Amino acid sequence: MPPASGLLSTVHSPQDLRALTPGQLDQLSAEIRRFLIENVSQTGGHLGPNLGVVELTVAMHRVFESPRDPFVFDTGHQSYVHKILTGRQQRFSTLRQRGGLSGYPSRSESEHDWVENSHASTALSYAEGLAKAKRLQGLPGTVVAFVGDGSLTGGMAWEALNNIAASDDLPLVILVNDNGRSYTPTVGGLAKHLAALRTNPHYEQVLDLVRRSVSRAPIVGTAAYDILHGIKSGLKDVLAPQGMFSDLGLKYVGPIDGHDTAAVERALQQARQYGGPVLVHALTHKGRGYAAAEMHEEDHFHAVGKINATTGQALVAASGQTWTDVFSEEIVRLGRADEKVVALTAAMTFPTGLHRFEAAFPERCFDVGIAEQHAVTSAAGLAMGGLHPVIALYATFLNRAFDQVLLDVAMHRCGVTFVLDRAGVTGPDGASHHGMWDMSLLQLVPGLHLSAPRDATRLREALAAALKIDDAPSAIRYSKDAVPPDLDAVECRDGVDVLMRTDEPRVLVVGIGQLAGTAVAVGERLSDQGIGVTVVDPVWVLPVNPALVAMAAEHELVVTVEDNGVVGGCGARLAQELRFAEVGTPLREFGIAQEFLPHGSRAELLEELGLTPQRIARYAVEAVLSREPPSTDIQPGGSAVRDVATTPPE
Ligand SMILES: Cc1ncc(C[n+]2csc(CCOP(=O)(O)OP(=O)(O)O)c2C)c(N)n1
Repeated sequence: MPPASGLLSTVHSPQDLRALTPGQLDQLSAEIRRFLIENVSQTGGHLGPNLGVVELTVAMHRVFESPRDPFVFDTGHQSYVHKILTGRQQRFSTLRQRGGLSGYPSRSESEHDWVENSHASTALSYAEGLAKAKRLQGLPGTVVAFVGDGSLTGGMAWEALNNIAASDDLPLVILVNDNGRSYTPTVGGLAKHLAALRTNPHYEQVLDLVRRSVSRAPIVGTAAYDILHGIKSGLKDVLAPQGMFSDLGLKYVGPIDGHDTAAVERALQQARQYGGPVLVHALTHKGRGYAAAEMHEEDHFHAVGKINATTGQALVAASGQTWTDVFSEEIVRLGRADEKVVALTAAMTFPTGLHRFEAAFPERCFDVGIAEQHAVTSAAGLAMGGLHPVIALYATFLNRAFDQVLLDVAMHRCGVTFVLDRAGVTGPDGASHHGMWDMSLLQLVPGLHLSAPRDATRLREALAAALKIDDAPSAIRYSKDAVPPDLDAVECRDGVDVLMRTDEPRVLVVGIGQLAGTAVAVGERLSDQGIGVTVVDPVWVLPVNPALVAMAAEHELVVTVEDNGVVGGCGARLAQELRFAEVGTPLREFGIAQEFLPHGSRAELLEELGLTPQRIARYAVEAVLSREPPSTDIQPGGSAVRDVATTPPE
């Protein structure tokens, strides 16, 4: 992979930035962009966002002293430049691969990384806490929260702003990276304010005036701020957004050109010296300096797989139909058949496949911003109002809205359908992106119907069935992997699909969703060893089908296989139902170990977790032959297998 060259190769830590002249800083920014394009085109990653934050990150590292001044990146997908400037250039070609650099900040990688949760809208809360901790203990330094305009649409960000505005002595600078976009253009009232500013004909004059005035301002505490504030107040009608922030009680500096390093530095210096919380508003362009990204309408290369660095074309052809594609087409068909069907997305129209529904029924598709909690309770309202909402989310982001699912939707018996994409092991995006909690959380929700379809036909059937459930929530979850070929049942027993059956069955293998194929492979191995087996797919995992419990009673051992955390998952739930029914058949659940899974390819991680036919079959053979639970070595961990992650990030 291409190493750094020129000036960039001389930057090993933020200190090395300090002596650079303005001309050298421009050169450095150009080199960083080239480095990003050359490397990320080979690993995949969040290319567009990082191309947009080069100058902002360089300026932050020149004005502040990380890690004494903690930097908290919201979501963290835009921290590549920060990584490059904090001693991780050499390892950058390992980005997002097992054992390599994380695609997000990582506390184990560097003392410069404080927060590694990649769920959006948390930075201001972390930063407020860090700043309070400094203030209480009399520690030096300023906390810098770096947040995009998209992440500012999340409720947590507003809860934090509300608190920050009330603490006028917090050593906290909020740097807003306003590129006008989440994946697609940012939505909502805030976005409208920001957009009004961008398109204001006076904007250039205003920028210039601010720039000139700031550079004349004395660099001393409140005096500097007062001058900025004076400018701001004088221009109140043209600078609409500051009205919003200052009405909240927050000091506001901006807008500044986020690609002008000197202007950003000046604004950050002023903010730092003010001594209390200040919001610095910088305007940037996602994909800056890379024509292919700048021209990419859909998301400005928010996230790419491997691409040709020159043309920006994807190198790896999409392998087979995705679950997202199947959903995307089917929901349009269902929407056409029933005009009560409406859809919601939390800033992820394309990634969840809702773009087709949006194109077909623009007035029935709602992008609510990165606001999963709002999406769910708003859906409850839509259901109460007589519609059938479908909320398309990544499985991991449902975590945010658990209370809303439980009480706002389920307790009110609202017919809301949750479609959870990227469920299970997702791969290179790491710990907070694995969709390993949804089926455990949903077990707790009274009355909820849950399906993990095993193939495209079953997904279509599940969707049609879910849309008919108008008195309870329903959820359908599927994987990031390609959709496996249709796997037809040999028999359906009271709603449980039997996928394979031999004579004198001793082991019942229950395969959930994407892992139904693994379950069949386990069955074949057992059969090859002369052990009778039944392999089933419950089709609907909730409510637990009594037919499944009855079948368990007819076998010597039950093995469940799921792409979800083992604690509280489908296997654990079935074991509990067996106990309640006084069925004594032992049950062994196979799933994701309840740990924070690292990043790597999905295949690598499944192998490490022991979620392979070979490992599961070995367990079952030993178990039935010995009638004693054997010792197993199927826990995750162990040595990493190197492979290049090709999947685009989320
Ligand atoms: C809770 C949550 N929902 C959805 C996402 C998926 N997601 C990742 S980045 C992103 C857009 C972020 O936009 P912004 O903060 O403006 O950053 P930009 O990429 O524009 O720099 C979204 C929706 C997420 N990380 N967390």
